[in-house]
Amino acid sequence: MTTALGSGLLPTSDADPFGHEVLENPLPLHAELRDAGPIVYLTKYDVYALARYEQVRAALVDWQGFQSAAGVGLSNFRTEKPWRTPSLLLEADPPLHDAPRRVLARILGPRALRTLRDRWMADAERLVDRLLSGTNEFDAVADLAEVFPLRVFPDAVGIPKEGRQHLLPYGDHLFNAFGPANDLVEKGAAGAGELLAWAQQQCARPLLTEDGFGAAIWAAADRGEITSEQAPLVVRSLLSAGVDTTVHALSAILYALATNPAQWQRLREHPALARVAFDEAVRWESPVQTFFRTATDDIRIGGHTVPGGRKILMFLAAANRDPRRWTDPDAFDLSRDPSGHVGFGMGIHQCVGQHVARLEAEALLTALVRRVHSVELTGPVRRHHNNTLRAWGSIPVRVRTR
Ligand code: OVV
Repeated sequence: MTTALGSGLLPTSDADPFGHEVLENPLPLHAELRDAGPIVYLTKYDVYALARYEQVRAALVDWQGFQSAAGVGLSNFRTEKPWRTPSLLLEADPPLHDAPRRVLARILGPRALRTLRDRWMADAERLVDRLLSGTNEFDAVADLAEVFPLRVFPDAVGIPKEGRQHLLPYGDHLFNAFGPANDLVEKGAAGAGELLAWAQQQCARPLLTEDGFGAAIWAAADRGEITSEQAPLVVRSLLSAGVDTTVHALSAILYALATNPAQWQRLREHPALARVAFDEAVRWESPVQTFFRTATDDIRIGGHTVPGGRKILMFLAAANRDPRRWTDPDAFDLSRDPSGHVGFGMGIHQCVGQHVARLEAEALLTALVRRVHSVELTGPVRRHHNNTLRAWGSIPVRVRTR
């Protein structure tokens, strides 16, 4: 599948990173692309790919050379009309990117989240208590990973209760839409307009509660830190990036712990490892598998030139398991230091919501290890395929509570 046409020539691959076979298990392709060279040409989509840690990280931090404003999906905004108004965070470069980023970084920063911490810890305890009072067998996706973020995050943003069932389908389509127009995009296309319209309606000031992230964004507009035209788009970024990602990260942690009992015991003995467990799960699973950049101008990578305007696919997931960077990369191991992983990206676009996600995971894991002695799978697990997200559809588990 991958051929290096002699040394010095650009390695190529005919693989489809967005095909169902790869989405079911992307690890073999990731290894193949890493081993093919520092940069590989993907014939199916006429794009370049980076799968090694060194090159992925270098592209992420070089925002001048690798622009985001032409879109971070396959579609090139230089020549194609975006399906939604581009994000001021994700799909913008400095200077446009900077003020929205500054505003969100403060609103979602560790200091600002301190007031949420006790509430979310208590919410997680209640959720776990209620779940375990009914049964010791449940689906870790539908009954836990999807429930907790949907319980706490929309409230924290401050959107109305009504319509929240649209959040996951909106995110699922959005993340599919970063990939090619394949069957996954096709299946969401009919509902996409309505989902997007719904998401955008939730960002209007009168609909938002007075104490949430949404209201704080509008308050920043009042102070002139962003414009009032920008405010609803910044709120939209929270609804776009903050739900599916955390659900799939929590699913990944629960699967990792269910299949690595020694790591569960370690976490039980040291609940302060919850935050390490979260980052190790983000490294191990990479809930966001890939994003594209666009070469601003001709750029040299690994001895090859990518012409300006061309798309470059960064395999965050492959970088996060690159043996050139990580010892025993496929092991989910709470004794390693996962910092430096690129699961949240790196540089000026690095996930601005990561402290929120980490707090959600910490709250849920802390509540779980307090009650649960062991977790095991009880039946076949099922993946959920998405062009960008690594996701579980179902993780049936049994827990022992004494
Ligand atoms: C990181 C991310 C993913 C999806 C959407 C957005 C950001 C956004 O800003 O809309």
